[in-house]
Amino acid sequence: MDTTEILVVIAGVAAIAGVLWYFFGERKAVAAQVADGGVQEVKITVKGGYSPDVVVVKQGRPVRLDFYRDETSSCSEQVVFGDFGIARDLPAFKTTAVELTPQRPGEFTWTCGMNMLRGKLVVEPA
Ligand SMILES: [Cu+2]
Repeated sequence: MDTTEILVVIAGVAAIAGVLWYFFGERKAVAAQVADGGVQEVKITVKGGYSPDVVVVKQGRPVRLDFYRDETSSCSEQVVFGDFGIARDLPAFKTTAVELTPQRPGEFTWTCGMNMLRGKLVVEPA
């Protein structure tokens, strides 16, 4: 192998590692903070994905997810909670609240409008 081939192999391995990390890397779950009035609140930054992308809440209590969209990429301009029948436009560089009350425990995925970016709402039994 000459130098170019070695570099191509290294780049390939790095790309594969990056993809594996992206899909299987450890995600950090964040538990909602309970604000005044009992609303479970989490701030989520939208920038090439959702951060945090796993949010843990309790069943049967109102939830407010404050999405701050820190980019103009068209991919993230909408957020969709299919299980809750909710779709919201996220204006760039603004915070948009998504409010819902999960009535049953389980894991509920939210996505961007194109179903590319993903996050997960984990609802624990009350
Ligand atoms: Cu998208």
